[in-house]
Amino acid sequence: MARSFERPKIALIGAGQIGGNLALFAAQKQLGDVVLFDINEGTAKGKALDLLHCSPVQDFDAKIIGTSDYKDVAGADVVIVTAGLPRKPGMSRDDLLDTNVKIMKEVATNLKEVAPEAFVIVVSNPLDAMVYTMREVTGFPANRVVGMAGVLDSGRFAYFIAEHLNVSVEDVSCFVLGGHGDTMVPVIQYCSVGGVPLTQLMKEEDITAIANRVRKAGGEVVALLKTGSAFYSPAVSAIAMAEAFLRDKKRVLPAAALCQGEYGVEGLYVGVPTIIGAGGVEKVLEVELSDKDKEGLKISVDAVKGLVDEVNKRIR
Ligand code: A3D
Repeated sequence: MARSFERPKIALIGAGQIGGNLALFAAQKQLGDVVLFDINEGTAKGKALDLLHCSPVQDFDAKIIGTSDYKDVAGADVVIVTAGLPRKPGMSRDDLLDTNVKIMKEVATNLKEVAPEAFVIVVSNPLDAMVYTMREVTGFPANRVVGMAGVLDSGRFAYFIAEHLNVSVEDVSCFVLGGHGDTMVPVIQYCSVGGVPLTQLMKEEDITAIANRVRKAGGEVVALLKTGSAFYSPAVSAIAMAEAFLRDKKRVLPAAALCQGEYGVEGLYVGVPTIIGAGGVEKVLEVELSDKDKEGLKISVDAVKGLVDEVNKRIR
């Protein structure tokens, strides 16, 4: 008798620039069947159909549907949320709060009903405040609600280091802590290239210049695109987190996780190193920091706290 086997169900809320690419990468990696949800039904259905037409060329077996009906999201194993406005030149991520908190509240209210067991990855900005909103409104356990920013910010950091040293990106290991804003903290102390501390390979002023560029890298892309923000790199980053969960990889990934005392932070989502596996965010790793990074993290956490105070006024 044939063994019954169901593919995992991956729901993508928001079928815009990031959402469409999430669907493509999820299908290419054969992570499961994909539901592309958007309030704009035509966008969701059109992208789903276009992606299905890729399947014979790319050899992936996945069902992909487009919808604006939450019934189709029912029972999703993973939900990745990109619904909301992106930045335009001159805007900070925080300028999106007013509009996006309303969208996040609506999305969370629906997810609570239809996908109560899902692992939810939030991508919409301002990231730390939006993932906080998702968790407050759904009441899901903290290990099942996480924000994607650290994988992307650390990827940008690793890329700039590899480019500067003219080495493979594969050999660079680094991470970024704190909120997903201009106050994020690229942690130099734990950066290494092929196991060698970065400080032995690069001058201090070059490291500082790269750290500053990392903080502003999202804005650099926005200024070039003019019509929106980065989308390929946020999509691959969220897919890495979804894959870690679905395949129980227990990857060590920086992510916006609910801190419950770690790094002296209580009840806020901020970027920290985590272990992601079948249990969702299985652990927040607390590592020793230099006094300078502790100070930087405090400034970043205070910025997140300011945004969360604004969220609380709007969701209660
Ligand atoms: P975009 O291409 O505009 O897609 C957003 C989609 O959300 C659109 O198709 C909308 O129709 C849809 N939408 C709006 N309201 C709703 C709703 N209530 N329910 C369902 N769908 C809705 O934007 P994008 O994909 O470029 O970016 C999406 C979000 O990700 C924005 O908030 C960006 O700021 C954010 N973003 C985050 C990062 C991080 O690293 C955290 C990076 C880049 C972008």
